[in-house]
Amino acid sequence: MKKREELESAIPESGLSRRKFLGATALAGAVGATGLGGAVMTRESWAAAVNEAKSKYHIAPGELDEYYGFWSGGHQGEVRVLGVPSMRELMRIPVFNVDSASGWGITNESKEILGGDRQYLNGDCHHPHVSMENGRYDGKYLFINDKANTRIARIRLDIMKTDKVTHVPNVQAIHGLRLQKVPRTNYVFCNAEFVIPQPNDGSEYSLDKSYTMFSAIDADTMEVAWQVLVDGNLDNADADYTGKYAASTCYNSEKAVDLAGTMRNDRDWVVVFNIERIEAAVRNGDFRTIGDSKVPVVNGRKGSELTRYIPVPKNPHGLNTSPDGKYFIANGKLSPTVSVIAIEKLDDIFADRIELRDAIVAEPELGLGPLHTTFDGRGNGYTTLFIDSQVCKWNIADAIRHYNGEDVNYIRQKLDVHYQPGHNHASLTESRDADGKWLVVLSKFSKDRFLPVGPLHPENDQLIDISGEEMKLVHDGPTYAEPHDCILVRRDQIKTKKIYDRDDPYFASCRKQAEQDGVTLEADNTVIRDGNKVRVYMTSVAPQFGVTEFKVKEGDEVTVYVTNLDTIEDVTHGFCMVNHGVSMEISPQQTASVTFTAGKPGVYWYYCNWFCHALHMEMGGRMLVEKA
Ligand code: RUQ
Ligand code: CUA
Ligand code: CA
Repeated sequence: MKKREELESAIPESGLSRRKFLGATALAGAVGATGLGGAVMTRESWAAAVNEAKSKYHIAPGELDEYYGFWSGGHQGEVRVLGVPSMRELMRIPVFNVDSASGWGITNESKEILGGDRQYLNGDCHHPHVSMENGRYDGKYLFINDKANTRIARIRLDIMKTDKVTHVPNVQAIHGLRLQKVPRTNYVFCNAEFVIPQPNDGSEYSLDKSYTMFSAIDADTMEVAWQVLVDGNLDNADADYTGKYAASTCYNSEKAVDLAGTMRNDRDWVVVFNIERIEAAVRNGDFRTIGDSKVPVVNGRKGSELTRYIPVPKNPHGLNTSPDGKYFIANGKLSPTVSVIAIEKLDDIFADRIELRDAIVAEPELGLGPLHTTFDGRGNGYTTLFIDSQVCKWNIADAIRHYNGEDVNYIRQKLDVHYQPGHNHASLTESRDADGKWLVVLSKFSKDRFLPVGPLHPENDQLIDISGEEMKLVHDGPTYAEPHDCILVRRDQIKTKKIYDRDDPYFASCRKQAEQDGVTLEADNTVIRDGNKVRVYMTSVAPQFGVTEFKVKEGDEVTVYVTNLDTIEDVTHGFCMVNHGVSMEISPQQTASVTFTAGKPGVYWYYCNWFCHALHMEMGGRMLVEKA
């Protein structure tokens, strides 16, 4: 990460100060702010252009957005759901964080899902991706990585709750994550960024003998299917539209720890994985296991038949597949270029019929600090330029012509963004349905764009209209740390439940325990004592709990099960036990449970903490704790 001053000085000074020019209005893009200077407009035409842009993204009260946007919450650990183009936050889905409102990390259901990693209270999620069927979003699941504690999580999109968390063994820091697109999402591919000794048990410390792996997780079971040991490190990944190949960038082929060391080589590489060959190696038993893990690890180091290492300019970052299925695009970061890899040439590369670099069909120069590329489905790429603080729109076919010696200009437009963009994402861009309507740019710095809120600034998610020839900036949205990436899905591609089904697996273990106790969750209000364990079963109907008083002994392990019998959409109850650190959500027809240790003798009130009724304040009860 560069120092702030370096970043600021990296912003080119134009005659017209950028701040003044853009400070005029957040809608400067509406009148053609290309970063090359605005067109001269009359007051009337300016106003008309502003209104036209506004009408496109303004979603009036009662109207619905066209797209769901899923934003990673970075080191805040959650996933956020936004409506696009309004850019309004609709929901937060806790994943690797603890959430006081929903009780994620507090309830038994969430702890069961978090499994052995429940002791971690933090996460660092970067890459949200939606499951696919034949290259189109099927709207079933969203997957996301946790770099901080080497996990991946799955979110059920019908209820928008995390339902599985897997700790990936043998590696550290899952960063790049992408899904198999074709024939369907059977695998979640994920890259561990840092090299570690194999096994990492204190018997070895040298970097030379450290390696990382590319992992495939079975998307249905969330078990790790196999891992591929590689040379260098792994950054970002993507998969193709045939199901045959996946590719990852490596910026640390040097396996260095110091900054200078990671930049020593002129070229690093894109490593391409041959999925069929890897599966065959696993089937044939051509693998080993490491330490306690049972996961088959195949050797994909240089020289292996399972991989190919295509050299690209040093320290590449993003890796993006074009929606026509033709190209993997590796973004240069330290190089002003992106490398366009023709996927149709990969068969030849694996058959050793052509040289590795022959798979590269263009290497257009776009500007300083290219990080990620996204697509409009009309043959154009949109690449973020971190150092230039711009998005560059360029034409892929023209870039290929230029690479072949033709005198064509492949750059269509450069648009200023504010400031230092990381990911960008166009609507439906990771699927065959890329529709080229909206582009979201996740700018890492907001500087002067919003009211100051102290030394820690929000980031700036910017919305750009890309439906026409020209990109137009139409919206600035401040966000808390730190959306790394987002994905836009058409609203008809996601079907959510309005209320829970009573047989939802999300609370199957509550039902199991109730059955063992001879309790009917939907009807009984009762207390079961089992040694020093106490199970309190209660229903809730706005605005009352089925149990308003129960007795336990100091030090008892108390589990409270609440079944919300309300059937009306939106009537969610809460359960909060005062002075016990206990709080949870119970949505209509849901059962939720929480376990805690009864405190010192005395009276403790519990209350409903989700506003459910005019008499919501009255919805409560008392736990009477007696001396043990
Ligand atoms: S990486 S800013 Cu975590 Cu997606 Cu590129
Ligand atoms: Cu029930 Cu508030
Ligand atoms: Ca390097």
